[in-house]
Amino acid sequence: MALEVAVKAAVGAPNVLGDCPFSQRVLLTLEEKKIPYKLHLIDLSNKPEWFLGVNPEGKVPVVLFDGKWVADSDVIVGILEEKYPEPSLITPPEFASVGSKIFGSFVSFLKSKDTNDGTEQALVAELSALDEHLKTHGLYIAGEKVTAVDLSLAPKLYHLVVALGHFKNWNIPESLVHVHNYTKLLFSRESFEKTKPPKEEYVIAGWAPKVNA
Ligand SMILES: N[C@@H](CCC(=O)N[C@@H](CS)C(=O)NCC(=O)O)C(=O)O
Repeated sequence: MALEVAVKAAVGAPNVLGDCPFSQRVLLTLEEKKIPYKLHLIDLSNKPEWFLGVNPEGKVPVVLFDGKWVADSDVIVGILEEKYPEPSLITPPEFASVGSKIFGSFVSFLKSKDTNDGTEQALVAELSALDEHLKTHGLYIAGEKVTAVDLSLAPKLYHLVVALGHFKNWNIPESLVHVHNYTKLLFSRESFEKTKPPKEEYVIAGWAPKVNA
């Protein structure tokens, strides 16, 4: 039986898959494990009653496990690994936090209006650390095979590339060759193609209110 999964709908297009990186992480895990699922697209600007009823916090993603809707991508991915152990996507603990500060650094830089506040340098430092890691451990963070940490990072890197390209005309420095190869590898996986927002403009529309705040 297909698992029921509620994820973000696109901003301005409630019938289209949206741009939530936490939702995409869950969908990537389902795709990589070949678990059948049924999607519910949630318009976050007009949340349906049933969704708020099962999940009063109102956040996506949520997944129905054994009759109970479960929130939070960390928790959901953990349950999926337990219930569907093959193929294993377990990241060895020593690699689990690689790249974990990139998303926060990206958001700070994206929202920054002061070019000298160090947010760009902080992001470059985090990306450089990832580059160093990949240089010695690649292709993926834990080696030859994709694992959970890559599936968490992939949508965040996609947001980084699209949003910083659009709002700041900024690209990941060319010198970070391993990061470039890594993003190409991730973004071209079949699972990623299938679960990413169908147009970049949905990612841009998702960030616009935060950038212009
Ligand atoms: N820690 C949560 C974060 C989920 C989250 O922040 N989701 C956002 C969308 S990407 C959300 O639902 N926000 C509620 C809203 O915008 O009303 C997870 O990993 O699942």
